[in-house]
Amino acid sequence: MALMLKELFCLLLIGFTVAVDKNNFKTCEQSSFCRRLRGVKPGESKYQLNLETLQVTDNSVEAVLVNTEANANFQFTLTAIAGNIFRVFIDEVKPLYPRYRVQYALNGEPQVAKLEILERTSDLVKIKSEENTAIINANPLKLEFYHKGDLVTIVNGRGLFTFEHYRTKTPEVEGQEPPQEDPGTWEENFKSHHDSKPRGPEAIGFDVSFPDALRIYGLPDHADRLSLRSTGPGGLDPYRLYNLDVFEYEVDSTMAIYGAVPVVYAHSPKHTVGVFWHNAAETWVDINNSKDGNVVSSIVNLVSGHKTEARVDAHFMSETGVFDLFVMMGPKPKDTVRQFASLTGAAPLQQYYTLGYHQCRWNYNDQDDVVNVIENLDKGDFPVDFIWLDIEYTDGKKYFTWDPIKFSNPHAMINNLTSTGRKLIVIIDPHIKRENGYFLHEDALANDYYVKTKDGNVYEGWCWPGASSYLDFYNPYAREYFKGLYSVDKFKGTTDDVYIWNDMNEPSVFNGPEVTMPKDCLHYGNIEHRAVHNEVGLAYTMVTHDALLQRTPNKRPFILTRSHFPGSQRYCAMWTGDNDAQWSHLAISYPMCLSVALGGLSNCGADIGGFFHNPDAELLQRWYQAGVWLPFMRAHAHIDTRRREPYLFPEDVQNRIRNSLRLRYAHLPLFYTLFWEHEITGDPVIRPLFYEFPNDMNLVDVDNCLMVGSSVLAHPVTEAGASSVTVHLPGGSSQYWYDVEDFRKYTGTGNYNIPVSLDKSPAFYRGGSIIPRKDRPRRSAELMKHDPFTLYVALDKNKSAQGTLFVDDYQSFEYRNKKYVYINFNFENNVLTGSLIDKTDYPTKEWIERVVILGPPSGVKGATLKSKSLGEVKLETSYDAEQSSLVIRKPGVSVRESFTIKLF
Ligand code: NBV
Repeated sequence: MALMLKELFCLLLIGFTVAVDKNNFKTCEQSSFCRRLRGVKPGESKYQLNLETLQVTDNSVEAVLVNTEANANFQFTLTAIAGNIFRVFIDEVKPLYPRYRVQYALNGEPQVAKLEILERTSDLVKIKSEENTAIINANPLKLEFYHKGDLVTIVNGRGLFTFEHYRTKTPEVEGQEPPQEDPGTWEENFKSHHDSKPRGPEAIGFDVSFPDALRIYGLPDHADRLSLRSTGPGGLDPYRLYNLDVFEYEVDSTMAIYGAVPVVYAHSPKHTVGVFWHNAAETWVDINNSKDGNVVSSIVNLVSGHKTEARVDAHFMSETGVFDLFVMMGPKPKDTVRQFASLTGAAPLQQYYTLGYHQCRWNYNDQDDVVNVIENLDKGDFPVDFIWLDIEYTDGKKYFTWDPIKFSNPHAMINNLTSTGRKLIVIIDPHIKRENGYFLHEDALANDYYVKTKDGNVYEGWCWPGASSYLDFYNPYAREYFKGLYSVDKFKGTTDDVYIWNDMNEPSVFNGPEVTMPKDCLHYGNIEHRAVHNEVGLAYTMVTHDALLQRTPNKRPFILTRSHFPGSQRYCAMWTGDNDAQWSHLAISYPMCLSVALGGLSNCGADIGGFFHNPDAELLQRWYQAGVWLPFMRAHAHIDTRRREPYLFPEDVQNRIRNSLRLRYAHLPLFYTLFWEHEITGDPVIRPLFYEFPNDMNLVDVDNCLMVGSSVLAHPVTEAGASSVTVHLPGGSSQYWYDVEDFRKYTGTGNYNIPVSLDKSPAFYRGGSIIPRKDRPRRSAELMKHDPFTLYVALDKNKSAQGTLFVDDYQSFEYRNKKYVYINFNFENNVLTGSLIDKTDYPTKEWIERVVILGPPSGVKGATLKSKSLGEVKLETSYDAEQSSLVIRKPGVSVRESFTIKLF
């Protein structure tokens, strides 16, 4: 019976459906709390601050907030956070059932900043911190945030703030006295007062407005454009944040999918600000772009001196939790994204090799298949660093086991891979097969590690293995136990160089409501699933991360996650899930990854080729070309699709795929350097154009191209049969751009119609940048690690350029002990200088093989290199036929030392 049911599920999931079944997922109208909160009338706020209770410290102001209608009291706190951030926190004063507070998103407690009171009346308090002021209006509650005198953010300006308070709303708990004494810390309070009784409505809503904002971005994950569209009753459903396994998700949709990052950035050329809603419960966000953010009228207004009418309003609605809002004051996109990173952390530098190409499929049939795939890629000269095993490698979907027939000797298979410098990644999903004799299930039952139903029984759902239960990663004992499972003596067949894919961690439950876990399930400490839903995938990957560190302390872990939440970037890479082999899905991969990158997760990719269905050769090639510029580059396919490894295609297609992979591998030093800088600064590795050119209003809707760091602009072809694409090159007439392939020079004066053959995928180096590359074609990043560099010096109008390079052992944590080389390259007045930025010592063997100057000065006859170890050396130079580039041959200088190369 179990088997039949399982088969049925598979058929339903795989065979029959061709597009998302919207009936499986709620609309706002079908979600009772969304409906209630959408119904709150503007302008009738019943929340007042009692300023008589005001308490001021060095960093915060506190007062009692009163719901005047229900006569309920809340504690209001506004804290100044270092780096131009404010935090507004509101919770019930004496909660009957303490609310859950998100535990894992923040990268530690935010550092507070000094705050001073500028003015205090019976109606308001005006405070100042760093460059900002805030006015707290008491009646009704309204918070206004000013950057250098300009009003940039308003909270509860429309009066939609709501904190549902079950004591006054639910008859069944009426009459119960709230606890008299505060029993201690929030955690103690939470645990001692939580039981499984049903509680009444406890939703929280608020409005936030951004005067003068032209656009608003954020709220990943949605298969939608980068700039958020207007939603509202009668129109689009709100953007929904509820981590879900949505089968065959569709593009241009505000429906929830796998991840939830409740952060928005409101942008205009003058200011970029953001808010981060620190809440893990189901959340819906209505957006209203006034005048639909009409850029043209705003430009006219600005030029004509009229006040721009742009403004964006957002309405956040969450099912439960506390009110915890970070207001990030910018003032530029870069500052705001850094502020978010200062709160939730940045991704630690990943292993160099993980930036290479990943070959995946559901599934490689057996160990011979794996070895053959690599052999064939090698034969075809396709660089690759990782091969992946999906769920079929296991013995009956029991994770931490191997299929005894198909994968009878994983060690031999892995040794075969590692002998050619390749590595393996295996999937470990969170559903545990309920089978007698399966050690994991038996241990979990015996030790009470599973998530419970509301009645306290072990929760049972249905997933790949059939009947399954779910380990509770809020249980510290379960976490500790799970961590141990990854050690090589427990997870037999693996080595300390095998990495992990955590899929289905929303969690996906085939027979659960909306394909997930029921909200009334209980986690450790009687936390209702409802309160933590969007955080559980993060909690899971945190344990995997700890486990890999415990297994192999000096190798940087690699984990791929599907579900994600703020903070996930500290542990994993993510991908955009089960996309489809359609042009629209290729096109949406850029805005999706850009949005996720602004949400803190730079290490994003999309399944190359599209997961479902079979791409034709043109789509597949275009997908590889686009994938070159996304940080995580993996080809993946559904089990029912035709095999599509690159070597299976006709020669011309193979050539194009190979060229794409080589282009990617040439740029690994650039990606790697950017990831190092990301760890230090929080700057995203891929960026939308508006981020790099915040003053240009024409860029606010551009999301069909991206920038890698600040130096490469990639605009792939995302339409069938295209013979040209319109590429927007920004920056004005003094900004130069160089085609990455033929070095043709353009100015940043707007749209260009670039002809594209199937071989061409437009990408440009920005004048003023120096891009470090490794140009010797090889079969893996591992094999390239000692290769020399070629520096591409793309000159700006003043014939100067600048860039950086980071080099270390590419794998361990020794870079944290200063075992690295971080170099600044600078070209001006015909001299290229390399100088170490940090005083470090790392004995790298890497050196500079070539310098290619784009837009070079004319009349150059040669060059002289000077360095401590080489002394003074004459170098040969040569122009290409069109004089669009100048090559300096064999500088031969190590990247460990400072040098100069002077043209003459
Ligand atoms: O494990 C099978 C697949 C996997 O290949 C895919 O990448 C995941 O997103 N998994 C989902 C389960 C079901 C897919 C229909």
